[in-house]
Amino acid sequence: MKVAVIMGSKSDYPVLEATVKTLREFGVQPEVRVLSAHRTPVAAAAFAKNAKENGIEVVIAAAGKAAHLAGGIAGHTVLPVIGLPIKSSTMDGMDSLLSTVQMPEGVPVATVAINGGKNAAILAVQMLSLKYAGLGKALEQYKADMERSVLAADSALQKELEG
Ligand code: RP5
Repeated sequence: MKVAVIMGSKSDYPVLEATVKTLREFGVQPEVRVLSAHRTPVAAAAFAKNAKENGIEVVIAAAGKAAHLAGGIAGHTVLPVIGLPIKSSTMDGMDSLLSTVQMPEGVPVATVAINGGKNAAILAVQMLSLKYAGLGKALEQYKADMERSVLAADSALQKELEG
């Protein structure tokens, strides 16, 4: 199981830390790279063209500002590409969101929230779970734990408000 985690700049990495951590928690090995659609277009295209052959199953591509990385990669591969818009400009990430999500027909990028590093990983794991049954079980457990923790927070709040 191999997921590529690509970012347009090393300055995006603080958001990607959650992505890498979450993938590892699910036992998925991330291949982490800095590759820019604008500053290293040839290397980014080569990576995308060879990704499937190199055993990558899903690509997570994060970029900010005029965020063309995910779309550019999607143009070079049939692998599913998850776009992660980074908040790195004066426009609060709206620029990144729109330039990642507004893909032309025929070349989709599954775009998560601005700075949604964790959700990018979970979505990748959900895609992989179609092939790897163990991941499906781990996702069920993850959801059950999340539900339990929210219900516990609800009970605690009720007690606090009563007391
Ligand atoms: C984008 O420009 C990168 O993805 C990053 O979010 C932003 C700023 O990059 P740096 O100038 O910090 O390298 O391409």
